[in-house]
Amino acid sequence: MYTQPNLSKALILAVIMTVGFEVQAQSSVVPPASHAKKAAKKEAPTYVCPMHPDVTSAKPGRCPKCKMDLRPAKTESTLSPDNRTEPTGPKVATPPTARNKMVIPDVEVLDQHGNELHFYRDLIKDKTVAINFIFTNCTTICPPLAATFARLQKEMGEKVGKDVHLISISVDPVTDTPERLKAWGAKFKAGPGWTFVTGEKQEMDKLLNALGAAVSKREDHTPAMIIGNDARGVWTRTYGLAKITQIVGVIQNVIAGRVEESSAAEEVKP
Ligand SMILES: [Cu+2]
Repeated sequence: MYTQPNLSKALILAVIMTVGFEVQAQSSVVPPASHAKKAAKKEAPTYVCPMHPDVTSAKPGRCPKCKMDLRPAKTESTLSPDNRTEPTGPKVATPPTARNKMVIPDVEVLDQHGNELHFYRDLIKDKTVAINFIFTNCTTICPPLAATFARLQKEMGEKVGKDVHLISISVDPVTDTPERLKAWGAKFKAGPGWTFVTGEKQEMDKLLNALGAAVSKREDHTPAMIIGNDARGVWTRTYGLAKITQIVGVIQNVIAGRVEESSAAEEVKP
């Protein structure tokens, strides 16, 4: 019978389209409940890599590309006891070409020196930034993420803090005090132009939600790097552990106000 392969093809297509739809939805804030309900009705649970939306599986497991644990593609909201942490998983997969204006909340945060800052006003407005997500107790991807920023800092030299600002946001703000972040950053020789951000959990949740990086468990955080140019309204995501030359390329494009489809797409699909 011809229906069998066609059916599975159609299913895969449906999954891809739904993931794509989710991504679109990010910029236009869809009520989470109805959103999740609609998706759950449409297909059986599928596991998807938070970093590589093209990697899907019917069973839990690990992404062969980045070793992240696959997450249920559609059921995060039902798994999460707290609705505020809902937008996780596939949300990370905002297309690199997205030019949607990111709406970044101006929440009150602390930097690693204990300075009180407003996230948008003081760290994002009119700047080009590269953002990653870390927590100091992490023993898996955070050290290499920080090492990547350290290499960026070295590679881009005095441009860091001028043309581009590095921002590491804690996904474990309760543990990560400014002092802890400072000490952790020192291990990676974090210099000027590299800001570590923590704050009140509630404020940080707002921030992580807005950046599509909220997770119910800190261990689930993503190795994504968000690169954006607020003045030009250009935002993109790339793999936070990609080759330095690639990341520098993306940053230079974003500084120039462009996101090249081809180069940026390679980051997400190695
Ligand atoms: Cu980590």
